[in-house]
Amino acid sequence: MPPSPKTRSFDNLEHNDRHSKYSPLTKIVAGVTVLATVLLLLYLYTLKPATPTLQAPEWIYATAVLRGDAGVNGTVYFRQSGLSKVRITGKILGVDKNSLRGFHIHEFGDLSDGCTSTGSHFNPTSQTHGGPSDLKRHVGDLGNVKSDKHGVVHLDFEDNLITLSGPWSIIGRAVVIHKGTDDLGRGGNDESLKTGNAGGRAACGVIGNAPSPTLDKLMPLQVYPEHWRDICRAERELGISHLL
Ligand SMILES: [Cu+2]
Ligand SMILES: [Zn+2]
Repeated sequence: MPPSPKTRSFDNLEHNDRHSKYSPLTKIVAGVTVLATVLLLLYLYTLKPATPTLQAPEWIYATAVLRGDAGVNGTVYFRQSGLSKVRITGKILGVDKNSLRGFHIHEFGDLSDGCTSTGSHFNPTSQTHGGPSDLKRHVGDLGNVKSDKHGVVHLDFEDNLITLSGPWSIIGRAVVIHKGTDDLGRGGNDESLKTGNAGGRAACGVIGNAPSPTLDKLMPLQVYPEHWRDICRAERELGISHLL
């Protein structure tokens, strides 16, 4: 009797299975493995770090308008890109002619009692007073600035310690120009290691956030580094040079 079609197909199936190289379990395991691999590769692809893009560091600007009761006044500009040195530019008028005058960041931007209420030199590291190139210095110790024969101070220098961001930011504090010369901690007395014996406060101003300045403010005088050399020479003559 010829086999029914049903039986025949069943036989075929059995026949195929019997001759298949892999068991159904192996096939399932292989399928799952392939699927898992594909999913893993997709996952790893999403984890691939984005191509790093170079971003220019942001500029921060600050300005202080200096006023005092000694006829001294001026404007000081600060700017900093990322963690670079802060560049200080500006102009102060009415200063004693041809003189070195102490120039500092004081801790408080408080002018409620004139320049007196700006407190001491900004000193977050609890150091003694020094010159701007000294390892031991107040963060606010910017040394001396020099006036010309007209009593004008042209500022253009950099400082490697003050900053316009972070917990030590000088923004909100004050700039003070003194009536005397800062001895940069080399005066040989206690006061020298606190204030540099820079005398009274001729003018001061609160350092505030500022917008990106116009070009004339950015490149005011181009006196750097001649101005800096002038200061160094004058300080050497006074025996208070802080540079080697
Ligand atoms: Cu001071
Ligand atoms: Zn100081």
